[in-house]
Amino acid sequence: MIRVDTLTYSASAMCANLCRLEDDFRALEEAGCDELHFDIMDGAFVPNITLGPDFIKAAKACCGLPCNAHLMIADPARYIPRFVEAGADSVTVHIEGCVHAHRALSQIRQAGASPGIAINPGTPLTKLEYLLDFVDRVLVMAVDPGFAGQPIIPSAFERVRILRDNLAYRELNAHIEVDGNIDVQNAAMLAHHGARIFVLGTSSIFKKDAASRDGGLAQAFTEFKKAVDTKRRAL
Ligand code: S6P
Ligand code: MG
Repeated sequence: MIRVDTLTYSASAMCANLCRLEDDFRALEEAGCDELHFDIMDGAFVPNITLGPDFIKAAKACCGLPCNAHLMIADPARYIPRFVEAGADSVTVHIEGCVHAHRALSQIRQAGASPGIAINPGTPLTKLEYLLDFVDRVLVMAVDPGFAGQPIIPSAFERVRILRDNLAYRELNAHIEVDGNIDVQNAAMLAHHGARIFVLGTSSIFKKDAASRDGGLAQAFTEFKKAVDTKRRAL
């Protein structure tokens, strides 16, 4: 059998049922999900407004999953302390939103959280060059950020591959994460190109009605994970 190395799955809280977050977080934890992904939007950096630090605080109080804050806000450095105090284990800032990205990443590390840098589909990867030594993860956006349920922008595949080769050449250990339209096929292909962390939203475990079927979210997660492994072995 072909061996496929382990992937990490981060479930998007924004796509969960906001009326029963506690149940959903616990079900995801029991099913073996690796992390919760909190989309933080300010209506300025992106056209939408979503969650804030109190959601992370609540998640930390009701489950043991690590929480990642994906800050889609202008000048995110202003809010790093708030998110780390709320319990975020990792904080990801956008290169496009940072006035001084290196300083923001150092701030995250010094505050005791794991730093990540995110990049939009339209931003050249070369902008990340000077930051790759300082991050634990690089979040490649496969869609323009702001909304769930968008189709993948196909350049994501090549961007992941280029980034993987660059990290390998520089002998860096940062993981590549991808966010946006992570369905079975895209997850398997992106893993093939070098991605290791995937944000799960409406294309996978939060597909319409998936969570309310028998077994609910836990079953949706287990089935998705299995289907991605099967697809990867077939590539
Ligand atoms: C989008 C945001 C994402 C979404 C999630 C949606 O701006 O950063 O994290 O919540 O990825 O997933 P899907 O499968 O609906 O594209
Ligand atoms: Mg996100």
